Amino acid sequence: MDKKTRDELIAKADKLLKYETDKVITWCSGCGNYGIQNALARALVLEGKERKDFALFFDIGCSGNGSDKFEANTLHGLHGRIISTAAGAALANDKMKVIAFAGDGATFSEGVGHLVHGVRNNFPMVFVHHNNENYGLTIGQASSTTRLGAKMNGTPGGVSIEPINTLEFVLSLNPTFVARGFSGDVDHLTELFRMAMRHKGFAYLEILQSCPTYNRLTTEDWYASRVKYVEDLKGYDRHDIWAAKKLVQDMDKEIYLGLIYENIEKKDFLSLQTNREGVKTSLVEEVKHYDVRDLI
Ligand SMILES: Cc1ncc(C[n+]2csc(CCOP(=O)(O)OP(=O)(O)O)c2C)c(N)n1
Repeated sequence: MDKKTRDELIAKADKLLKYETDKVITWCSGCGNYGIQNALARALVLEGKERKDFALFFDIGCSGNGSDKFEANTLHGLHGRIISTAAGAALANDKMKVIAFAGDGATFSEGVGHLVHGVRNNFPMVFVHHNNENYGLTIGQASSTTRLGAKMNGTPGGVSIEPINTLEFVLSLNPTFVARGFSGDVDHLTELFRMAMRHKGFAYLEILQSCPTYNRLTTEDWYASRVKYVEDLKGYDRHDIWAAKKLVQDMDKEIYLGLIYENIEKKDFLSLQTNREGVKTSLVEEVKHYDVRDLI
């Protein structure tokens, strides 16, 4: 992309972001959430999405506080429950791209059951896992993705329980789209957002995110010196689930980013509803309109 086109893109994307409002910004300086929202805004612009074309669903947490910084249809839900809320919206209105966001606490503790069934049902939505490896908003407790030995508020002597290998977990559920990005590489993350938006089923996009205030182990530099790109792996077949499972084993030395696994054969939940087979219209077009003004 030449500089002029890139500047135009950034200017358009910036219009979606509303940092200059009276809403207090609760993100710390250097928080990975800024990079993530910039990438999201750019991806939406590049995919030609207008405000009516998408809805954003935010869980509780620092990540969730992105809901009041985006010029769009947004909903801020309950902790750990955003996948079910967003899935309902995605099934009710297939004309809208539904994107949901949650932290590692919400995704792999409070809401892990919703994640399992979101993947298993292959709901037509994008799910973004902000993995800052701690409970950020409640000031830095260890989560189920915090690494062994990390000294956190609440476990100052160091975490003694092994973290969940998140991608291995998701790959065990027979998913249709698994990708991983890094908040410090906005250009690459923008492309991952675009791919996830084009996917028809449940797109799981994990983002390695620095948390400069509470996670002093996995800093921006820690990630930057370890991340590698699947695009650079000669002969890597992203349709091979065993290759994907092998690739995600290493969580410490060579951490791969990119579209790690994709299955385009498996149908999404909505397409599988047999009662709708042969129906030419969509659910949105079949909604009956009632004039309720006289009742109010
Ligand atoms: C059911 C429930 N349990 C706990 C809380 C308290 N709580 C609010 S924010 C938060 C931490 C969120 O951490 P995470 O999901 O990792 O997101 P982050 O803040 O790191 O983005 C917790 C535990 C809550 N609001 N609801």
